[in-house]
Amino acid sequence: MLYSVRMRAAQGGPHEAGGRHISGAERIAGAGDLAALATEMLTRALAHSRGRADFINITVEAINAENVRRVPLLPVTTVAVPDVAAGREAAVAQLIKAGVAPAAARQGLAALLGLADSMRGAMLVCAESGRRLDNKALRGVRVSRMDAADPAGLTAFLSRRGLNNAHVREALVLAAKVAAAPGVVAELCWSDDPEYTAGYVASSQGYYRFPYLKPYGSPVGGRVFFVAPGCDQAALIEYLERQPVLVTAPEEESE
Ligand code: WAQ
Ligand code: MG
Ligand code: MG
Ligand code: MG
Repeated sequence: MLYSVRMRAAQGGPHEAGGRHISGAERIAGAGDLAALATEMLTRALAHSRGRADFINITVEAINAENVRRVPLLPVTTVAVPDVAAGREAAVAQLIKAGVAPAAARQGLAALLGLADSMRGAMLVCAESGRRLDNKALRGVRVSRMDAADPAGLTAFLSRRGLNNAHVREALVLAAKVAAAPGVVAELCWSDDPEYTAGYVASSQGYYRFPYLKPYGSPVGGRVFFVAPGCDQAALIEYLERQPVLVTAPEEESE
């Protein structure tokens, strides 16, 4: 039996009562791993660099193993930019290469820069017009029910590239699910953890990391999913929130 395990933590009460988002996590695990996973999530929420949570919700739900989809990990490229300004320029260029209209790419970036504090999920933005499409305000769309198909294999894959940290690991899994979504053209993301300045642009072409997309110390991060005009938004949100996905890493020669 497989279970979806999700955590969300906030400060000043629950998110839905106006609490400030501190941390979230989503995993898929077998019964034998649930206790350790819940402990790990609690520890993360209580010791987060965004502040101490006073509301923590952990949800465990069985998922139907027959309904699980497998999607491939995206190829990873690190683009060595010297600073935040160069990182944002390069990210916009990458969004355009992935098929986002130039003005829409800039509007998506501006939408992230205009946030006063972090959202819990992602904005849906039209890849053609740059208009925000979802009406979910600060909640946004939270992608859930995804994990690595082979956690140890993903660790080995990341270690060989010097990238084995939780931010990269979770972002690669999320980006693989999102890039495989019906109607998603590309994603732009940077972390809301004040000490983590890196972000990425992902699409079916790959995952492009930029070491600087925001200044050190900023607690404002977020995600934009650029979607094709005419995309079925209800079907997209259903897939992002509910479709169980396991992300498979390519098999590699051992070194
Ligand atoms: N679904 C939708 N949006 C999410 C989710 C999710 N499951 N998790 C986080 N977000 C949004 C939300 O607005 C957060 O405020 C924001 O993204 C940042 O989340 O290659 O760590 O978990 O070095 O802080 C990217 C670079 C790290 C990794 C991203 O995001 C690398 C990161 P965080
Ligand atoms: Mg988080
Ligand atoms: Mg995260
Ligand atoms: Mg964070």
